[in-house]
Amino acid sequence: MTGFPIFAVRSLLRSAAFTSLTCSVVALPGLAQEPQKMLLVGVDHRVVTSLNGDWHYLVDQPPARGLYAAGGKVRDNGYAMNTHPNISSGPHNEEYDFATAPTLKVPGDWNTQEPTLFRYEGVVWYQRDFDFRPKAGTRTFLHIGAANYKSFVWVNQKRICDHEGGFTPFDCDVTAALKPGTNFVVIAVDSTRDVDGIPSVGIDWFNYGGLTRDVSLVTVPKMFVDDYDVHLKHESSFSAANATTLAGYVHVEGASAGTSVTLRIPEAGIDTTIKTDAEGKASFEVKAKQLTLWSPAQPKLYKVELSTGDDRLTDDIGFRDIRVEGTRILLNGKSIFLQGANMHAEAPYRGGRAYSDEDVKNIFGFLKDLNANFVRLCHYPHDERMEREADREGVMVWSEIPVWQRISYEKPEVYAKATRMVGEMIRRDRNKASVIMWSVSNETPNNPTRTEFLTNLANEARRLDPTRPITSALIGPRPKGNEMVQDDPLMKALDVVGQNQYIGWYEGRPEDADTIHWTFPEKPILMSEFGAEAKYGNHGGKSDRWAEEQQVNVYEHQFAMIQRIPQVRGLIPWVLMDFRSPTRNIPKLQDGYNRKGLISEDGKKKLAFEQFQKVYKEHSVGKAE
Ligand code: GCB
Repeated sequence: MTGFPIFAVRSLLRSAAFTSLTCSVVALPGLAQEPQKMLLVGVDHRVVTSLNGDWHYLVDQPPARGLYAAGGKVRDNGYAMNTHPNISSGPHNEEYDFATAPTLKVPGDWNTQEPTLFRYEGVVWYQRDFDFRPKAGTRTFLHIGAANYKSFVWVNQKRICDHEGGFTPFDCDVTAALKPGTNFVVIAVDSTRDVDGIPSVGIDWFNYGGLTRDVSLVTVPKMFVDDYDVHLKHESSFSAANATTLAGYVHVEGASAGTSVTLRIPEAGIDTTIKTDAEGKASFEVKAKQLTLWSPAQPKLYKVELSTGDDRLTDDIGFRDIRVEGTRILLNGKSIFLQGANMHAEAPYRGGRAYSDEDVKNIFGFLKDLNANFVRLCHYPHDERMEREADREGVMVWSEIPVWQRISYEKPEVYAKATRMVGEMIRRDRNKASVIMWSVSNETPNNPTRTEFLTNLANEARRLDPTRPITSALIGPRPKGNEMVQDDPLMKALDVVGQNQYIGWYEGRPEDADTIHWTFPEKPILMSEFGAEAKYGNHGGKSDRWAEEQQVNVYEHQFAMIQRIPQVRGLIPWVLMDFRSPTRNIPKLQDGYNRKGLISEDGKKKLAFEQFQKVYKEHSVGKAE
């Protein structure tokens, strides 16, 4: 065995690469406005006015003087004004014009739409006009599915909101800024990596920038449902016979205490009225007549109707129980073994950030073909369509925030950011039965500052959602001979432990796995990352690096090792599909892609895909208990 500790060696390599690649990385000023408080749950089930389509754009090259004035203050009086300069006569002091600027498609990253922006990390300004007819007694929100990484939003020259974080939605209240007729919105999106960002500057994926997910206008009555949670009551123990109580809450924005909310789930025989408290929250516990619990074998979803005053919303929600007992993971009381894959939000075939129904269909096509029942959505929340499809298809999901390796664990403001991201992730997806665990981090350095940070974060996630296990993907430990003793203190805060290890690729030889003995605590362990690179179509012997046969060989030895660890409850190979990563610079083999995929970026299956397909079909590696 060589090259340990894994984390230290690999991340040092990475940070060295990033220091040289990203000399323009600067710590960006903090956001001027209060963190965004509104996040409308179930927007994809509301009737909205889509603002997807062509948006004009201007590139504000670093140091982005169009957006940041001296001292880093955000400029409200520049491009955000969207004035139309008189170019041919008169005083000439404004040198931009959205109206005649080229366009980018929204949703979509800018990198894969415009060749000159392929490697661009910085500020791009987006603008579009839209028609609007205000309706009395309503409020209107601009919903942004995700924008990477920081966003600053103006409507009709008025600064409306800011948001930090590239992978969760936010809703800006534009009611007061709108007028009848033509309106315009300007959004500056800054994808510059920030040492105090989450993730921080070093990442092993492509930093796609832009308005990467759907943008829409959502008009709701003055009093409306902004958040809800409808789940099978999480009792102290599960019994199928008693699994008929649904619990949760509906939050009504603008409601006074005692406002009625109707909850109907016709198929479960539920039709009940609940009342809001002084905070607008109506908590409930209600008996269903009988329930078909959600599972991969039967991914049953119920139509759930919520209404209050003039607002009405229907969602499709599955009910199930997920918990950990000893070293087992129980779904509806039965031990399960997770046969999964890791996946970045990278669009198969076309490349770029995934955002569409077609991307989701392709990804789930691969998962189904693999006989997978589980997917780890790395390393950040993906498009909500993924969880929707997982709900419908019966695929269980690990959802994660982008705390990846090294971030500024010592800074309270970074902790505040992480808690916001956890909150936004949970808020958006807590009603998705497919999501069976929340992950607070990936491969973080084992030191007291990080352990305190992540322990608190795990507890915060648990406080927000006590119904799901909390996990994290760990790295290390140091081997002692053939002994690997995982004793990371963060595990105390986790219900399920994810273990990443690359024996046979980054560390040692594949055969080393045959004799390695792991010591884990008595908790469920998921092999959350393991694998090797192989270029599709590259054939050779089983020891030939980059050959498909070698990738298969690494997995064979890994399987032998994993079979000897009694607590392992899931396989999550790294990674389902090759994905872009600018740190992967070996010509002809990598060409800017991490090649550990079981499938190439254009959908071609490597031998290792067939290997997993067979293992998963025959359930030949790993046990549910
Ligand atoms: C890891 C990281 C993942 C990388 C992968 C690799 O451990 O969690 O983000 O892409 O290794 O291929 O090095």
